[in-house]
Amino acid sequence: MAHAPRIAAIQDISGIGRCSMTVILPVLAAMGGQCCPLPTAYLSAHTAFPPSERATFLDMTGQMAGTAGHWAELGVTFDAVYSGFLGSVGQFELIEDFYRQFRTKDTLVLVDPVMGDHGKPYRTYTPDMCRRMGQLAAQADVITPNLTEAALLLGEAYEDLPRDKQGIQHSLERLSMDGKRSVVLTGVSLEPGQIGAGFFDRTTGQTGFAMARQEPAQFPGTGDLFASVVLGTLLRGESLERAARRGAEFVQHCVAHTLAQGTPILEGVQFEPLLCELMTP
Ligand code: PXL
Repeated sequence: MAHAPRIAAIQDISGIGRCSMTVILPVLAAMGGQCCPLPTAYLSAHTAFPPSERATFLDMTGQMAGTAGHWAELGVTFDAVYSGFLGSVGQFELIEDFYRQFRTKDTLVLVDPVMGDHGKPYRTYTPDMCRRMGQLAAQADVITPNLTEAALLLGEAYEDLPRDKQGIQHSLERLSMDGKRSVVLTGVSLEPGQIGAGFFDRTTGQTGFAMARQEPAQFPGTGDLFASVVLGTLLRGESLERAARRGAEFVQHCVAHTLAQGTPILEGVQFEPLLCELMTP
């Protein structure tokens, strides 16, 4: 019996704004994966829509253990466990329980340590949640922080994080926890007009960079788009370097396409017409 790679997607569902689950499901489906959603929260819209306190927020912690229990009874197995935006502090322990129930030596655990952007934590992320995210990320095979999240994981001030090539390589090595986990660090820019990711591949011990043209705008949800392309590429058996390149390239295409359409930034990138790019390896 052959099945498509199956991914447990532990993410929020935001009704408006193209982020987390509403990005991850279509991207991974286009790349040949089957996503099983384990929602952490339902929000009317992502937290970047002002005023953010108008967004409804339904914490779904109460559903998570029962869902995992039913999945275990059904005998379901997962090729990957992919977590991102979490709803509240109790969910960290539930995810660690999920690893104990479902993780095998072949399971790829990707933790996107979603905590903040532009130097600031998201409104719903408390310092305790950020500390617990560090502990969860310590169990991952791959992490995909942005610079804000890297600073939080390293316990450094965002402003003090190095932005030059050597400094970023050093941060990547530190984030790898002595080569224990692979790292793809997003939002890296080494020269004007270029943006992308720095990566550390634990299988080769190498660091490198995957850059694309920098477009003149930043959209919410592109971190989720990037991480899901990375995961989809890894599940096809390709290298971390290739995964980072595909992620950077796809995000750049989606941003350029959306800018050409002129739709509001807060609605996120129009990735839907470009999904066909992901269907072939
Ligand atoms: O893209 C990260 C993300 C996920 N989920 C929610 C968010 C954000 C970023 O703002 O608000 C609800």
